[in-house]
This record gives sequence, structure tokens and C-alpha cells, in this order.
Amino acid sequence: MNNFKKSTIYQIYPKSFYDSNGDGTGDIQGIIQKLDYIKSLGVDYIWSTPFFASPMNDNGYDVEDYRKINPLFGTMEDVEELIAKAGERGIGLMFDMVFNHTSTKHEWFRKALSGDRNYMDYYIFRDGSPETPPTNWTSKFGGSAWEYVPSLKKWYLHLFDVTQADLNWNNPNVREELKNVIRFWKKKGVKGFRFDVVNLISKPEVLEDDTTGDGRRFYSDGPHVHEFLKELAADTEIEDMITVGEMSSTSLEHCIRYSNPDEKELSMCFNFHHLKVDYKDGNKWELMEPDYQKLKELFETWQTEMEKHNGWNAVFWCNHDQPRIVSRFGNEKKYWKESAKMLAVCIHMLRGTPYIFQGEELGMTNPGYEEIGEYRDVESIHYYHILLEEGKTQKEALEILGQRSRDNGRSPMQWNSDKYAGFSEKEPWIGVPENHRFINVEAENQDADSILNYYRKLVDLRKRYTVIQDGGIEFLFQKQREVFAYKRLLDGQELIVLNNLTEKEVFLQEAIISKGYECLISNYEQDGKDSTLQSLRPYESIVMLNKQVG
Ligand code: TEU
Repeated sequence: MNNFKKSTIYQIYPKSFYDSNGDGTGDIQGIIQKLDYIKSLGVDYIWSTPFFASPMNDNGYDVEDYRKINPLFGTMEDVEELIAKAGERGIGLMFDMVFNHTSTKHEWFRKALSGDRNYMDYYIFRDGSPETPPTNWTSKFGGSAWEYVPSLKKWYLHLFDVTQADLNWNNPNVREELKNVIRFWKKKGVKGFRFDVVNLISKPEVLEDDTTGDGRRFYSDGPHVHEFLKELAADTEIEDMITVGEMSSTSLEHCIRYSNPDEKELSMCFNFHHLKVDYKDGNKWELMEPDYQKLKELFETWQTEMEKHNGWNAVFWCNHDQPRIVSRFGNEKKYWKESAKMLAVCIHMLRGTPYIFQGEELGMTNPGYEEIGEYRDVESIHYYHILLEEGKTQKEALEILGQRSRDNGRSPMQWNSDKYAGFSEKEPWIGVPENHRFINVEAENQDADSILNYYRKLVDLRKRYTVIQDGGIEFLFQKQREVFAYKRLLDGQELIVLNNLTEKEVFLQEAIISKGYECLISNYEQDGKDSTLQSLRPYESIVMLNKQVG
């Protein structure tokens, strides 16, 4: 069995994790200083988002040099120290490879801009008149996906910010350059990689207008993507390392291929379908209550099909691009603790490798920024203006950002109840929510019943029970929208996972006989009697294992 099936991964957004030098921004030494905390969670790997040289228009996802460290975060020595000290604690580092695009400050792009044909072919340049972009595709951050360069009389493609130019993977030299980046970090002792939007790397040779959409159908899971990934993995010998691809608007069929070990592409995939069930008509910028029935169906399809075809999911609720889950699908006020724990269980007992995003283990909430001046994210600021242009009032636009902005996941990690949550001595680069007074590591360490200690137990359960690591999965109560429930099965072991997604008590359509089962974990007191389970209290969650073989 692959080691990553037992593993849990902790995601760090360094800019917001811990500031060691008092400049208001988190840094690499800050991560080093908190390694014992990370170790105390029981996690096996840290995935850190990028800290490479970058103008930081997209907080490091605009890479200027893949082999240099952004001085804002520290030095190469700091990174080497981080890899070594994490290694001493049995924790591997996964680095974030942003290979779909580079910053327009990257040397390759600067050479391209100067008219060097060799480097122009590193990117996706197309002819066209200054008035009309080559296609009608739009950027993920809003506006056209093309930018005109008058000196070259050409346009270049940028699926993200205008300062993030898409690389031309059809050029073998580009693929070689990127392999060398992997080899460089492997030599430094990195144990795995996360590949940013890696299913977008293969664009067709001939680009055409999208008459029914924004262009994504032409380049998501594009024509040569599987070939390119196989080549990358084989030539850099990363097939046995832990690798995860971030897949944007992907399909199940493709994710099976990306993650099936026989294909030798990646260990696992992130997909985002389950995080769109509160997008009205698929639009992130239109608010809607979450559709729990759809959420359940999506998990059922992805979990059971991936099992059937030997694929592997990365399972998660939160990352640096997403709002906080307790504010989103939970209840951050009355049932803060219950709902955060319940949501954790939904993910951590699944078939897949769970990811915890910094602060999720504390039940951190959306920060509740109230003015546009409090936002820092390029996407949020673009969309604020787009929403106003579309006729929304400022109040409405801010209400939408308050729920949808990527900055919701980027507020500083809450270490204690001090002024800046113990994150920094100085005012941080982005605001600290008031609730750090009671939602913080120090307070939760002292409380045996805290969300933090619950996450620690969940990580430990996965280590101890093979049925969680490797068991099959069957979904229960498919028609009962409030109940997210499934069974895990392995060699006679049977694990039952029941979760009430709502703040109302729910009566189970079929009673569950709990005789012969022991409760492994629950967010409510269980009476311990062998009995029949007829209902679940608000946000109640129970995990039970049959005793005979457990
Ligand atoms: O994100 C990919 C992506 O498509 C979305 O998550 C996007 O950030 C947005 O939410 C669309 O509404 C990855 C990184 O995780 C993100 O931080 C980067 O900005 C992006 O790629 C570009 O590198």
C-alpha cells in the first residue's frame, strides 16, 4: 500500500502562517519555529504554497525564478534548514510547482519581450490586430485572457493575471526547463510536489473562439496533458514520490487517469466540484445556499468511481483560495465547535488523502472584512469592480466578497489572544479577525474538547485503522439530504460514518443498529449503550467500528 494512504497533509500559506522577523509578513523561519506544533498534529507532509522569487501580484503564483527564494520569506539557507528540520521530525516537504505560467518578470518572458524568437516560443504568442484579441477567451480573474504587446505586434495568453503568462508546453525546451526545476528541488531533499492548475498546461495548436463558454473547454484536460505528465514524471523520476495535481474544471474520467498508479502520472488530484454547490448557476460571484443533495451525490460519484478504477482523491474543504468551511457549510456562531468537528469527520474518514489548511484545525472563520480597502487578493479586487460594473451596489459587492473572496482563507494564523493573534508583533499585511481572542492555538491546546484536539484524533485514527486508509466505500442515506453518511469496508471490518449537515435534529430514514459497534469518535457525548440509533442531534457526527474485528 502506498504510504500516502495513511498520510495527512498540512497546507501552509507562508505569508499568513508565522512572522519571525516582525515585518508583518509570515516567513520561512516562522515555519521552522512552528515545526513542533505541526508535528503535534501528527501530519506526515507539509505542502507550502510558493515562496520563490516573485513580484507577488498573485502572492507567489507569479514566479520570477523557480530556483530563488523571495527575500520577503527568507533565503535558500532558510529553506534548506526547513527541509532538514522537518525531516528530523519525520515530516516531508511538498513544494508548489507553478508550471502553467510564469511571471512576466521571469527572464524567459523578458527575453521573449525583447523579440528573442527562441524565448517567444516558450509562451503562447499569437498575431492579431491591436483591437481584437486572437480569441474571446476570458481570464480566470476577469477580463480578456490576452494582452497585446505593441513592440511585437502580438498578443500573449494569460489564463490568470496579466502578469502570469502561460507557458507553451508544446515546446520540448519548455518541458526540459521545468524538469530541471524538479531535479533541482529533489536534490535539496524535497519529498513531493503539488502542481498548480496542471490540467491546464496543454493548449491546442490552433486556438479558436468559444461560442458557448469562456474557453476552458479547449484547454482544461487538454490534448496532450497525459503525455506531458507521464514524460515529466518519468524523466524526473518522481513516480514514487508523493505528487498532487490541482485540477481546474476537470472530469472524473481524467482524474482517474491522472491518479491511477498504472498510468504513472501523479499520486492524486484535487478537484473542486464539491466546492461549487453554493455557486448559483455555476457562478462563484452569485450567492446561494449550499445544495447538500448535490454535495452528497458528487462525493458518492467521485469516491466510488475512483475506487472502482483505482484512482486516488486528495480530499479537502479548505485551501488558500477558498472561504473557511465552518463559515460556509457549518454554523460559525451557535454550533461553531460541533459543526467544525462534523465537517472534519466528513472529509477525514473518506477514501483519499486528507489535507488540512492552516487554521482549519482551529475552526478559523471567514474574517468578515467590511471594506474593499481590507482586501489584498488580485482576483477579489478585480471582481469587486466587475460586480459594480454589472450594477451591484457596493454593499452587495462587499457581501459577496465577504463570502467568496480568496482572502477569507488568508487571514493570519491565530496563535494566541494577543493583539495580532501572536502572528506578528507588527500590524500584519492583512487583517486579523476579532475572534482570535478565543479561536487560537494556545486556548485550544488547553481544552481537551477543542476542535484542534479533535483534528489530532482524526489524523491518528487514519494512522491506526487500515479500514480508513484502504477500505472500500459505500454511501448511506443517499436520499436524505441532511445526512452525509458512508461505510468503509475492509476484510470484515466495517466503519460507519454518520454526519448531520444541519442545525436541526434529523430522524434517520432507517434506524442504525449500533449493537456490536464501538464509537471511535463523536462530537457529542454518546451513552455507550448498545442500542439503536434513530436520530442525529444538530451537526452530530459519529464514527463507529464493528467490535469483533476492530
Ligand atoms: O488556483 C487555481 C484556480 O483556478 C482557482 O482556485 C482560482 O484561484 C480562483 O479561485 C478562480 O475563481 C491556483 C492557485 O491555487 C491560486 O492561488 C493561483 O492564483 C492560481 O492557481 C494561478 O496560479
